[in-house]
Amino acid sequence: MKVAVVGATGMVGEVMLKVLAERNFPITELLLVASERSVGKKMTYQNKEYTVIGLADALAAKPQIAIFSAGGETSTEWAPKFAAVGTTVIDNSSAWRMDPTKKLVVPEINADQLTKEDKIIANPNCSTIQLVMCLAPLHKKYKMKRVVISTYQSVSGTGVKAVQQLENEIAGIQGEMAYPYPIGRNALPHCDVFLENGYTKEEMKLAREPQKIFDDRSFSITATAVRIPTAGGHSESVNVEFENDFDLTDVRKLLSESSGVIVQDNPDTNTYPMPIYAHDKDDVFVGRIRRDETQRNTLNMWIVADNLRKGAATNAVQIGEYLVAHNLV
Ligand code: A2P
Ligand code: 11C
Repeated sequence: MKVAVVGATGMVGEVMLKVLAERNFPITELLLVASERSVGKKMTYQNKEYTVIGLADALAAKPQIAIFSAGGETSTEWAPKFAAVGTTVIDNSSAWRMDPTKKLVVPEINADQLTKEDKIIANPNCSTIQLVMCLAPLHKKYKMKRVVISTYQSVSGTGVKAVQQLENEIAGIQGEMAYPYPIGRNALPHCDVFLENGYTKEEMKLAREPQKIFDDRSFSITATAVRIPTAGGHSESVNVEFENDFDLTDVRKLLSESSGVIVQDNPDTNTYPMPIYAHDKDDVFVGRIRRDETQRNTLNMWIVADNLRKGAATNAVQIGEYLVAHNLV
């Protein structure tokens, strides 16, 4: 496969290259693409040196697959141009996710909807991916009615500037601020921009994307997204009300048997998922599984994943793997 990684010099791009190499993605030619600022820069992939190129040169090379992680504006402008020359774009930005003509894919859940005609495929938001990975097997059996979620999101979700802000604060250095307030020793109930309805864009992604992924609008999700001073890994406190009553042992079994989900749940041994231990892992971790004693058919759980891995790079690469395995590119 001739593969382009657009945004190769960025935080997700770096993990993307790591994941492609680890999973031995069948690459015959690799194009590393970034902004004009980085053109000519040297990068290494599997011990081979590559020179970063611009979008126009990458487009002229007509790759079979282009994985975009260079922000919404770049995707909005360039993904259709790549699609027009026959490239299948896997887009990690929010640009195409809610476009009814584009599929929003988590391979374990809905990759079977993909066809050769899908030339722009959207990768969901990081906090959505880890949520739906755990909701999917439970929804199938017990049918969700309503989900209430609060997130505890790491600074890596915002990008390099935010990671730098946290590091500067820890080192006591005055520097550029990615957030309107200090993030060290703080919690900001503010991820992405505020919308007219008083929610943030991140909260609305959590409310809307799962309905599209499950192709089901019969359940509702309400979210509060919070930024906390963790370097990597998003955590989520999730309360799910089902139509039908469930059995806790069965819930644990369904989650344990789900591909890509690992149950870490034993109060006797203080076993529960934590972001530092999810770092660099492709799996989604779930624990603190318990019945909500205040309401019928309702479950509480705690979900953690590396937001740059399953939340971004790994999911995108898995979509690519599915396309290759099913001859869709
Ligand atoms: P560059 O490094 O040249 O700025 P991050 O999310 O970590 O900020 O990374 C964003 C990625 O998207 C980087 O690789 C960045 O390249 C790339 N990028 C940003 N703007 C553009 C653009 N207009 N065209 C191509 N790549 C872009
Ligand atoms: C965050 N979820 O942690 C964001 C990062 O829509 O792809 C990814 C933004 C997106 O703030």
